[in-house]
Amino acid sequence: MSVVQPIPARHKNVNRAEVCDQNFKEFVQSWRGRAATAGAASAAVLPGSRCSAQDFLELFDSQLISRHLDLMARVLRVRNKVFYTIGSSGHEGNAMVARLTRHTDPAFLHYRSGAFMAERFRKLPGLDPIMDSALSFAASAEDPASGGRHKVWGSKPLWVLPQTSTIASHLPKALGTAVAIEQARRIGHALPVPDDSIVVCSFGDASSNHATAQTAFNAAAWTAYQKLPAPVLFVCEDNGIGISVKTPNDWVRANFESRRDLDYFFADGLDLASGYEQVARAVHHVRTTRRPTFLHLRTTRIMGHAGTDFEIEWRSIEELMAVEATDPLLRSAAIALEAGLYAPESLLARYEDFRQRCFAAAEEADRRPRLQTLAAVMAPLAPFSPDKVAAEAARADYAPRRVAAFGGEDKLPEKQPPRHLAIQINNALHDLFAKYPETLLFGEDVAQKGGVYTVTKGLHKAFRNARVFNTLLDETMILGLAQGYANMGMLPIPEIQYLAYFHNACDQIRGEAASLQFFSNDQYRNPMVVRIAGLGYQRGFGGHFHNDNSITALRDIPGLVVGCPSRGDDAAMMLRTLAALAKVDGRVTVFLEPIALYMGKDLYEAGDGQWLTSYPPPEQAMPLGEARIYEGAAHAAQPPAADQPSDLVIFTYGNGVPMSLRAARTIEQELGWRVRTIDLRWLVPLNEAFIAAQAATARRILVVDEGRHAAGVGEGVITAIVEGGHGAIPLRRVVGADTYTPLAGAAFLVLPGEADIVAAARTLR
Ligand SMILES: Cc1ncc(C[n+]2csc(CCOP(=O)(O)OP(=O)(O)O)c2C)c(N)n1
Ligand SMILES: [Mg+2]
Repeated sequence: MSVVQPIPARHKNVNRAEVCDQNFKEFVQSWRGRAATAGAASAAVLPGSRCSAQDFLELFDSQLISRHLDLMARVLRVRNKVFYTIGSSGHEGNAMVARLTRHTDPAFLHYRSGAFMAERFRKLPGLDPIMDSALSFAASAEDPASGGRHKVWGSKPLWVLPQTSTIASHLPKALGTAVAIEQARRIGHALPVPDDSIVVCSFGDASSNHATAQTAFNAAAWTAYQKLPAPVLFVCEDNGIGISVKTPNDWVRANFESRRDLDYFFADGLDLASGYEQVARAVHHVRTTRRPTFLHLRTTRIMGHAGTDFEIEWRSIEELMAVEATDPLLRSAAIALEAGLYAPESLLARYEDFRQRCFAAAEEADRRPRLQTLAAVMAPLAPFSPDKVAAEAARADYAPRRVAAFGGEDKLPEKQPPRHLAIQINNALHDLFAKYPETLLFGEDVAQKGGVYTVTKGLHKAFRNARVFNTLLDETMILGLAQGYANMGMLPIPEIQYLAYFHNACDQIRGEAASLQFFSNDQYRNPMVVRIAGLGYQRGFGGHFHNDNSITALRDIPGLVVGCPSRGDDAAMMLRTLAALAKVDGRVTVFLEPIALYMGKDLYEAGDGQWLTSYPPPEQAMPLGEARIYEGAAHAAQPPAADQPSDLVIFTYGNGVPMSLRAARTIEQELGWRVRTIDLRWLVPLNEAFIAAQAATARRILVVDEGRHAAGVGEGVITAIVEGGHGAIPLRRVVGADTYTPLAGAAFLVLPGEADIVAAARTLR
């Protein structure tokens, strides 16, 4: 007959942090095993393991630091001194992964990485894990990781790139970084970390199911399957639960143990005695074989998902107590006491000492300044050094390399007759490859085929596989790779084949790449130029997904730069500036290519060749935010007549530019107006001051926006006009409809056309 033990009142305590704290103290106090004698600890504390007494003691210290940071956060959160309570309790075994890797192995970490960090902090002298963490918990402006922008696990000297809280979103870039480490050698690029580095990437069991995680596992295996190296250690910290949803029993093992080309290892993260050797084996495997490796690390979760998670409200007390009994700190205490490394009193003293240090650090952090101004908050978001960018964009000191790239002095593109957009983009890409030996271009079909529209033709032949290559068909991974290459100091130019297919991978730019400078206080940068072919009006290839005109998803990404050229010379000069923005200020930039203009040669009449342009020599670039102004319907640009009012000013971009110029000619003829057409060229950020200044000299305004009615670029233009004080000027918008684009001729019903522009002008008479 089983006897049901009554649950002691203390264990019913709602505050599980207090319970866990008390459990540890009671466990140690009531220890009745062998007492410590000085020097009793043998070198090998853990028989059969390489974990020496020193290894163990330091790991245990890291575990205790992590635990006391958690306990401190629970207490001081309610006093508004710290602002984050997602903890690491139960996951402290991840300290082993830190100990067995190097501080130069780039790490992308799960949010339960307190012990990993405490351990990695040992690898460099002069760093203080407790104070640095406390500053981050306190959102202090002196937080060395993020400057007070978020509680992140991050460190510049320790190669821990801070992560946002979107689960699994860091896996693609972790794999990308691993691939980049190996690829650097092939292009002769000097890495910022040792050549035999590996990448550490940790996440939870529930997160392992996420599409973004699966995409990285698949791409890792796809890489290894082709015998290409990808030294990434995926560490799945399996605590059996995600907030309140239990992971099916043994699911992680079942799902990953025999995946082809993703090598599986298990380690017990609850027990340093057995876990150390197991982790060591996995780390050794990835370091020596350079194969993607999945380390299934057993953990548990105590004290709930976060301080706001009152588990006792949705789980039985018996279950909670059973989980708390697996606390890895109890196991570490047992090992320490058994091995004679501590006497109970000395262990308790050490435990209390860490508590005191964590609280003292947090109190001190609370006295340090926090972010006080909007300018301070935003400072690292979008650094911009216009003079340096302009100088870099126009730097042309690589003449021999460009002569080689183009196949001879007489083949230089500026010496050729005027050409169309696709050719000039192609030329500009060749130029960038010559200018920056660390440039890589990749995406779907970009290599031998030269892209769906031949825009990248010849690059693969000229620069070979190591720099121009096809990826697997996965936009999330294309952008993850880009971040990886950028992390390793290269200049990635990923291609997204169609704008519609950016949207399914948008988070890699929105949540990840564009946020890195912000959340690392500009200590980490992942510069890139993302080429996206898009917009409507294609006659050759119809339907919505080849004619997606939604720029909305790009417009509100903080810090992003988006340029959209309408003609070949602008494209070349814009690309130089985008690359310079990436190189100088670390910016994430997008080059939005209007597909329907790729091959366009004529402006007014068939055969007039007025949309062909000469290739600008390499010392010409286009400042960020500078528009092109067309006075009158004529093709040639003229300097702006700033103080001379125009009867009509048309603000537009992309396909809207040649359309508006044609419409302007009709309007001039029909209404006798003087028309100024403005190609904005830079869509994000919009140059609001310039727009307002142009509006100031307009009698009437049209905004021709081929994007959608809702949230399109035109909304930003009108806002700039109105906020600039020019809302009284008669204004119309000619804009796409809020619909998907249909196939064939019906597409032109939803997109604004030349006749619509003329008709809108007539209404302003
Ligand atoms: C993409 C995304 N969806 C949902 C969330 C909200 N969320 C935060 S943590 C979490 C559970 C994660 O569980 P697991 O991966 O097992 O990690 P654990 O917290 O257990 O360590 C969820 C759903 C999120 N952060 N990101
Ligand atoms: Mg979990």
